[in-house]
Amino acid sequence: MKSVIVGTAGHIDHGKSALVRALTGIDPDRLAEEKRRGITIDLGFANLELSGPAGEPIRIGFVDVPGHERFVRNMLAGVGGIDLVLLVIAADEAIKPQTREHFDICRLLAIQRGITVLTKSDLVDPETLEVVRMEVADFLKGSFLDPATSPIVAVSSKTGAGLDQLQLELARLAAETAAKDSAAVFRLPIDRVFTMKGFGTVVTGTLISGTIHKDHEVQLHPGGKRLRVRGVQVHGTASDHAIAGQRTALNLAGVETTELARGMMLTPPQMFQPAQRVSVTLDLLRSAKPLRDRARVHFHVFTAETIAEVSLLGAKQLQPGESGLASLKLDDPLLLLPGDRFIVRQFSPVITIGGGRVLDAAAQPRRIRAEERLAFLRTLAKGSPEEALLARISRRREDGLSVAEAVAETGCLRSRVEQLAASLAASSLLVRFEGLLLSPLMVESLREKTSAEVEQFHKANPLVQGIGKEELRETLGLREEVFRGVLDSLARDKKLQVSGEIVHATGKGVVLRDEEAESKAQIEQAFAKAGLKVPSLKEVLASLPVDRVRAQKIVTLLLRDRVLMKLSDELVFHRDALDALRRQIVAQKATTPKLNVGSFKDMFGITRKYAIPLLEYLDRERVTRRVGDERVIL
Ligand SMILES: Nc1nc2c(ncn2[C@@H]2O[C@H](COP(=O)(O)OP(=O)(O)O)[C@@H](O)[C@H]2O)c(=O)[nH]1
Ligand SMILES: [Mg+2]
Repeated sequence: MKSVIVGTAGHIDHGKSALVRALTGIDPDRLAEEKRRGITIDLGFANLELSGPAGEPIRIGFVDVPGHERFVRNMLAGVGGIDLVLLVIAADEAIKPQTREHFDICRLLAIQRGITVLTKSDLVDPETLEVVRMEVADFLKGSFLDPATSPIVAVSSKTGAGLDQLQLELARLAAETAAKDSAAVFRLPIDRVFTMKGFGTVVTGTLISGTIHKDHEVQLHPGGKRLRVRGVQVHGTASDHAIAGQRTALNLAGVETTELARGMMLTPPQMFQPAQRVSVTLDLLRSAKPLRDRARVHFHVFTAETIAEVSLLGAKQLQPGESGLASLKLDDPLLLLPGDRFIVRQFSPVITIGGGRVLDAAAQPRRIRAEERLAFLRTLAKGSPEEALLARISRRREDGLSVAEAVAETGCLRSRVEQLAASLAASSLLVRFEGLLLSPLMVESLREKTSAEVEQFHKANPLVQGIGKEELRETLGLREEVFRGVLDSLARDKKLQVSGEIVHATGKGVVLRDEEAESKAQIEQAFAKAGLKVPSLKEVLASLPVDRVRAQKIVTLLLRDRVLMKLSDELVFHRDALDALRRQIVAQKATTPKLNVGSFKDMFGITRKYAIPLLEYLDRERVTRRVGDERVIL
């Protein structure tokens, strides 16, 4: 069944709670103090099933908010997740301060649709009602509640007049309201925490996106604690999952109520990090005073609130009615994602002065110039999802953006990111190296840098075949996937050649002359045949048909290619001999798990001069470990 969340808004005593009660039969004022004082202090909840125009059932979850100016912060905790608003205005009082403030808040949060309800119609005569209706219509003109497109309904919760019409309008609007995205990553802002006898810890909230399943693991932010969902209730009924748009209660295992509070957020585990610096677009109300750079404000988003210091980007002051880009430094870390709407209130006296939209909450990967940052944020503010993703990729420069990082930065599901990436790659707007996304321009410049580095190496080392892969990667300072990707692409285009661990320019590798090639084979054979009882390097070099310099060059090549391995100044072994040694040592672990220099010497018929470097080599390779005078085979 479709679920739509409807919030009330309006001045205190204008009949919001009475209206919810008249519609649902449920009293949203649940606290004893609320009943005693006859006012709403905290959020109240109720629900109702209606039939849409095509007879389809629709679940309406009501969030009733307090109207008193002292409790606007509680109002803000409730209004963050609503789809539709009932702007409640008492016919006998018309527009009052919190009518304006709540209405501003709804506009700033970009609530799309709603109904204006003139309550207490029984208290005024028809002429007065008409005057109020006109006054209200005037007030709403040009807004999302413009009377040309949104209904104004007069009702009396006392006599029941107008309630049927209100229900019809509500059902029609709810049917037209786009359902929240249940296929997205789930986020549940917590609005209540309590203990239930026989169940333990329970939290409730309006599920703003995604789906939560019973028995799944969730992560709490801030803090990062991982919890298991023991049970799910939707609008008061047990269920095995909750979907976006539903009033959701979760019974959580492994956590005390004292560790939980309104304002915290539940998400899938290991996906997101809360942030203390966020980039936003900020809209200042016309009624506000100019906002200066570095001002401190109260910051409200979903059910959370904290204090923020505003750094205006590219301006010293924001004028009333203006919008601008800003960076906020939050006193407490919050889990925020691009697109989240927030409200800011003046530090003191506390009144609503503006709001806006989160553009980016990811940690800055590095320092960037102010203009570059502004351009980046403008793209996020105005660009398409494709352009925004490309901007995020470019921001990571040569590191690229991994798909997991893109999920963490945007809150989009992995499948959505993959889909965007695939279509951008198809039009050559991005390059993908394994799980990393890079801009084609960056890849081109990395290709050039890499080629230049290899050329440079050849110039400096004319006698060496090429540069070692790892050395090249470290010189360039690249992430492994990026390096592999760049190298592969250069090799594919025949710009470079990769032979084993060595990278060299095409045609630039050391070319051996015939007698050199012969010498190379001769050296290799000499060492291969010798096994561990290798000849001295000097002897081998002396026996070759080439001069000393060239012989030395050949040995260097063999060492680079790791055909020969140097274990000490005089001792060089063939790779195969060392591999055989390792295998033999590992194989005897079951029968003789320990050895010492003596037994090692006997085993291979070698002298101490050979045994010590070989044993040290085995230690380095973690085949053995030295314990006192002995070696333990690992
Ligand atoms: N006569 C009349 N009184 C109403 C109506 N709706 C609410 N009231 C009264 O107005 C007072 C405030 O109502 P309440 O729902 O608590 O207002 P809220 O602060 O906006 O939630 C209460 O005493 C209600 O009984 C109505 O339609 N007609
Ligand atoms: Mg109330």
